[in-house]
Amino acid sequence: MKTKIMSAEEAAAFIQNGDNVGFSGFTPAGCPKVVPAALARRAKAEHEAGRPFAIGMFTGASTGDRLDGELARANAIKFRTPYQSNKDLRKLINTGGTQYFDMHLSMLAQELRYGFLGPVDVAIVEAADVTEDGQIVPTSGVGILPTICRMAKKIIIELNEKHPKEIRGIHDLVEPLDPPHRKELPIYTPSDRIGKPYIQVDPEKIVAIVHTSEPNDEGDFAPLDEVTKAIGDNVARFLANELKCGRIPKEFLPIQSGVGNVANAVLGSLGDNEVIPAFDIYTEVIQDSVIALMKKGRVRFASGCSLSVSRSAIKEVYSNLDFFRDKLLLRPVEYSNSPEIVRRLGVITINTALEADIFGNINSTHVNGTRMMNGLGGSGDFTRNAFISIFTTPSTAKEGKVSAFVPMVSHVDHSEHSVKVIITEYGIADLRGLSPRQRARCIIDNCVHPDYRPLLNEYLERGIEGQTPQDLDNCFAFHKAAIEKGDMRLAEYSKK
Ligand code: 0RQ
Repeated sequence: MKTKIMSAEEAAAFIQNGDNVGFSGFTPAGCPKVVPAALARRAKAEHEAGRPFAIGMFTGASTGDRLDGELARANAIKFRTPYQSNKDLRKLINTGGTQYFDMHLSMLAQELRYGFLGPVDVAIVEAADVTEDGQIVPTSGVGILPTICRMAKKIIIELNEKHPKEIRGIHDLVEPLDPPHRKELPIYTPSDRIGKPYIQVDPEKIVAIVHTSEPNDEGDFAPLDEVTKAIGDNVARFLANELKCGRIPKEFLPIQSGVGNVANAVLGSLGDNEVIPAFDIYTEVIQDSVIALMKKGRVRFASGCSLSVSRSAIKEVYSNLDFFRDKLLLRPVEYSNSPEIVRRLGVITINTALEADIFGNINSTHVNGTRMMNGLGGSGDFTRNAFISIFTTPSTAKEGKVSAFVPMVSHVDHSEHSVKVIITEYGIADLRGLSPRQRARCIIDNCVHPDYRPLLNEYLERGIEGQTPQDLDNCFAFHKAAIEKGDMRLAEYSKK
């Protein structure tokens, strides 16, 4: 392997214009950093010389700024899938500079194997260790790593010393057989291990090893504000009551929680709740709050696809590997987000809505139905298969000018059939067993900001007949008001 050590620039030269490139990692955790940045510099130089240079990109989920950000700013992304959350990439997507398709995260690896998305020419992989016989130990995020390593013609390794070799053993790496030979994915509790602690590749395919010691592009969490804290407390209150009523088994069920401040706050509140016993996590992204709850004995075990934690938290995990090793496990996304496993384990899922309609449909991705925000990520994998699916959102955005609740969502990611509970800082709308009219009443009374309740009541009372009283002339009145007047509170309905 020593003969393959080279600079990021030299490694980036293995990638050709038009190649499809697969990247390790999930969120900034586990993503390569220095080779993508070198690739972006190369793309800029090619463009300046009047030559085209752009790649197709497969990732686990969002990545760090040195990957998505640098390549987007270099205008070097021909197509990109799945989830992203980088502001420069978002701009490129919404101005047509790249073709983005938003996929359920659990499905990307298998669709690559099925041949639906073309070849994987090169895999760029962040590793904590690589051996002479081709064993790769990933770092703090896995994503689609086993599949891209097997499919890629060439593998470039970023060997990152920020991640100690001793993390070998924290991963559970495996790929399923494909139909018609697929068998069950035999995970019966979150801590079950079914794979290897490394990925075995043909060492001949490794064309470059680049040494680095760059930390993840991870920001720290914002301090909890009142709204975020209230949402977290409402989720904990709801689940504690379910437990008391016997609808959640007394030993509790594994929790999945999305990314961001609300998700972090929700877990914090669950950990503080006295009724809820110590619990397990079966999720995609393990955040800071999980590490804090493990130390307090409130989280027993966490299975995820990435350790997407702040720099201080990752330092803590790596300095106390003896404590954390038997409490943490990182899997490929097609296992962490597997519909089969989520349904078997009875995972309680908590994801975020950008907007919801009063009938319980959720838009997690498109602002005003057109502009892509991030993508649906794993929210669909979990929601559709949950024991109880919960969506959280602040009741308003943009200083109250945007209501999170509208008559009809401008884009549907999760339909009324999969969405069971919606929670805001105002309260809990438990939609189980309710008809669309009952759901609307429940959402308006419990979740909507008081400024918007009269407008949504007026909408509901417009005398439209049928199972779902949508008024097709006025269902987008809120969005029209946002676009034309900058404030949904100024929405007007046409006369009947
Ligand atoms: O923008 O900061 O510029 O004001 O959206 O909103 O409230 O800070 O919350 O960071 O959690 O993002 C749904 C986008 C929420 C995210 C979404 C504006 C708002 C703000 C961010 P500003 P917040 P978050 C995990 C599983 C995908 C689904 C999911 C997401 C910015 O959580 O991408 O959970 N989820 N997947 O002002 C216009 C609205 C708005 C709005 C909020 N209705 N219209 N702007 N904003 N609502 C992902 C993985 O699988 C990895």
